[in-house]
Order: sequence, then structure tokens, then C-alpha cells
Amino acid sequence: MKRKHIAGALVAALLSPLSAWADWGMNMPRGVTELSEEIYGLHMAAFWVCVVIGVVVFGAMFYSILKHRKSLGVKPATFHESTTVEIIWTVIPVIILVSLAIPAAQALVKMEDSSNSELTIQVTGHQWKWQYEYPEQGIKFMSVLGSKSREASALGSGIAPGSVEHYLLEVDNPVVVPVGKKVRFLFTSNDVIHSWWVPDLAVKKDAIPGFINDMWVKVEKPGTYRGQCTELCGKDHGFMPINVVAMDDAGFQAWVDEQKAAAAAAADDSNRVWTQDELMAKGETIYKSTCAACHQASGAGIPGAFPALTGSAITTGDLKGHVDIVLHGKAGTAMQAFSSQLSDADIAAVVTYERNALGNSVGDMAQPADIKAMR
Ligand SMILES: [Cu+2]
Repeated sequence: MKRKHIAGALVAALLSPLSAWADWGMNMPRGVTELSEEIYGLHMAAFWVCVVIGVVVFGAMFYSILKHRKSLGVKPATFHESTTVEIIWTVIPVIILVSLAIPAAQALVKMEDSSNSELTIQVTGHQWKWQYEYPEQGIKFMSVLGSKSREASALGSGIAPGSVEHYLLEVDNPVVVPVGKKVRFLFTSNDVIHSWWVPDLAVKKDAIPGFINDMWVKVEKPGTYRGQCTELCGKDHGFMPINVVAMDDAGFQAWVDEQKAAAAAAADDSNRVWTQDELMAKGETIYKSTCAACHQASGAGIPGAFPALTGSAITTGDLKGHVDIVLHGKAGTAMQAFSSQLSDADIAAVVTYERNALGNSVGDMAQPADIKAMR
């Protein structure tokens, strides 16, 4: 019985790549941008050249082996060092390589040319989320792993990953682009090297601290396109997906207006006095999306790696010290500075939440004005 079990598991393991292929297709994705089409075309051209060479070379080989085999009494020819043959088998590959290199070089030059773009989006990698900024529109936001994936991925959650749609490929705030417009992406990082990869857009660019890489897309088809970070960037490298939503012009404009209204509301939020209940409710949301990856949803942390917040000297001690570490981080540790990532209201809320939830009950609270004063 046990042996049968093992055999079954082995067969399943051997077959699983096949079912994965069925889902993904054998070929590279065709993509939905002007460049991805061109890259796909180049790939297919090279593929067919390889197929023809393979058929001709193996055909000639097998034909010679079968038709001129010793058992038929064929005597080997004695010629060698034929200059004509040598010239032919040098010239033909050169022609093939040059004819492939010319369009490939043209495509590379085109990929690097992000001039005359109609929209610029700056992408900043953070451990472990992406930040998107539209400088011309004055929009800036964080994009983190979707809540369903986050809940399912938590240690001992009991939720089967297979039951979550787009598991680890879903975010809370997608980056939105207009269809049919040349959009320039600028990539950089706030901490370590990340890499922004969306196969359907034919973009895979490193986001490196202190450098700016650029790339452009012209999406031809509305839809949601999914990708991932592809540079091993730490504990949650596999938990910082990318969602790009391509919309028509009207949809994009509506989204821009919505984002501006949300930013204005967030600015108002940072200029008023909050009640404890409001702070706790907002704080819980921020904690789950921003802090729980390291300190865990329960506040227990991960012993030896990330400190517990439950009963810690910081979350139960002086309020100012607590705000300071959230705002400015702690040098030499994984604790980041959140001053550029979270608003005054966000930080007031999450600090209040950490002091009065997760098993703590200090009883005090922080107001956005306190945070502003400490920036
Ligand atoms: Cu990363």
C-alpha cells in the first residue's frame, strides 16, 4: 500500500510539469504591446530558421548514414579540403546570422528609445512592495500583496493556496496605464535590487538603488496583466507581485481623477483630530498590509528574525520613541523608515493600533499632528 502511494506521488510529480505546460503554453507569451509583438516575431523567425537548419542537417545526416552504409557495399569517397564546400558552409551561416542580427539590433534600439512618451510612471522597489508615482499627475501610491493571498500565505493559516484566485499574483492597488499611448517607466529601488517583470508587456528591468533604468510600453489591448519581482530581494521576494491595468483614455482619466480625490481626502485626514476608534480601525488595515509581513498578524514576530510587538519595550513604552522608530526606522536592522511611505494619519493610526491591540493595552493614542511635528 505504502509503495503504491509513493509510486502514485512519483507519477503525479513527473506529470505535474506537463499540466503546468498545458496552463502556460509551450511557447513564450505573445504579449499585448507593440514591443512584445516585435520580440515575439523575432523569436519565431529565429525558431523557424533553427527548424529548417535542423531538418536539413539531420535529413542529410540520416540520408547519408542509411543510403551509404557499409553493408550496402558503398565505398567511402576520398576527397577532403574542398575549398568550395568550405566557402559555402562559412558564407551561408554568416548570411543567416547577419539577417537575424539586423532586425534584433533594430528591436533593441527601439526598446531603449523611450523618447516622446506621453506618460511617465516611476516605479520604486521596496522590501516587499512596489511604489508607483505619476509625477505629471501628482499621483503616488503603494502597491502591496492582495489581502486574500496574504491571509492564505500566513504561517498556519489553514487556507489552501489553490483556493485563492490569482494566489500571489494579486495586489491591492494596481498600476494603471492608458491603452495605445507610449508610457515610459522609470525603475529604481529604495533598499536592495528588485526587478519588475510583466511577461505580457515584455518588460523585465532591474530596480537598483541609486540608479534609474527606463523602459517603455504601448499596450494595445485593455486588461489586467500580472507579473512578479524577479530579483531575489529577501524574505518576501515571492510576495510582491505586479498588476498592470490597461484602460481606454476615458477610463484612465476617471482613474486619475479618483486618485487625486483620494489624495486630497488623505491630506484632509492628516489635518484633523481623530477618535481612538477611527485610529484603531485604520491602524488595523495599515498594520496588516505594511507591518504584518515581518511582525506577523498576531504581533508575535518571528523569534530570531523579527521582534514581537506584543509587550515590547517600544510598543508599550514612550509614545515618542515608538513614533520615531516607525518614521525613521532603525539603522542596522530590517526596520525601514516609513516616513516617505505612510501619511501622518497612517502613522498615527498604526502606532495607536500597535499600542492598543496585538495584546497591548497602553491606552494612549497618537494624532496626525504629533506625527507631523516629529517628521
Ligand atoms: Cu523584490
